[in-house]
Amino acid sequence: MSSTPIVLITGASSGIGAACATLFARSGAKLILAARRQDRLKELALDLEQAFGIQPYLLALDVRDRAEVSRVLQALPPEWAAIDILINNAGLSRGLDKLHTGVVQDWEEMIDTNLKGLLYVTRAVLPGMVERGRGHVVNIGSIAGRQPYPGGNVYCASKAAVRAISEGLKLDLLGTPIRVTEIQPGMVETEFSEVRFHGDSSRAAAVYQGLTPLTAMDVAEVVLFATSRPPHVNISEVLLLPTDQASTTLVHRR
Ligand code: NDP
Ligand code: 8X3
Repeated sequence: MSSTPIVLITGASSGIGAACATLFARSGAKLILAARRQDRLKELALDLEQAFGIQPYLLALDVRDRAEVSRVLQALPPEWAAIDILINNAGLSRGLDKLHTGVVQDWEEMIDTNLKGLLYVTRAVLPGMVERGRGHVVNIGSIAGRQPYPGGNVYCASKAAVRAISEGLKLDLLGTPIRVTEIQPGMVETEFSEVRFHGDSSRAAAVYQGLTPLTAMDVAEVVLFATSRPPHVNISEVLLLPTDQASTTLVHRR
């Protein structure tokens, strides 16, 4: 890894992605921040500039748009093109319906974002890493990828796919110095539940009621730790849970 790594974070406009941006900025990295909401990215960039004196490169990117992902990442200026760390974080859940009453549009959005979007971005970035002989891919999976829960069906499947892709990548990259890490958080209080419940904030708040969830920073700290190990060490996967959570369905509420 170069002394000033170039880090691409997808879904940097909120939650875990924005927290990663803050921690990597503090560590002195060069940041490429991608998301759809440019107003949010610009706000974050201003904060990072004021706090750490860095100027991130901002990308308007919908990871579901295959042609756009390829075009935008190929068009990076040369001084930004040699990405050292890719944080595949963009993702979302939609709904908590039983499969037989599920909304097909919600399924497609989750599969297109969490699975296909991650693949498109990885396909665009990874060849350069292999060519340069350095790089680290961090995939934000979920406990949901290990253990489905009622109503989680398609979201859980999309995260199980992230798990399989992370494992598959490790097999494919064996013999190269490229590392792959999958972080599987449990409950993290971000905009995740608001998005899941299509903006119903009281339903979203109820998810975290009576327990202490993880913060986005808790996850970002693990991402930073995993990517700052010596080259011979790969933190392959991390299941990161709140102390109040034992499984996808078993949580302790006061
Ligand atoms: P947030 O809703 O706070 O952040 C999600 C981010 O993903 C936003 O920046 C959003 O940006 C971006 N995003 C969504 N769709 C797209 C898209 N099509 N193209 C580009 N960016 C997109 O939630 P979290 O921070 O919690 O979620 C981050 C990741 O963590 C997700 O993959 C989620 O599945 C995973 N996760 C979350 C957990 C939790 O409990 N919160 C637990 C386990 C995993 P924008 O809308 O501006 O495009
Ligand atoms: C998010 C965690 O269990 O709320 O991936 O779906 S969960």
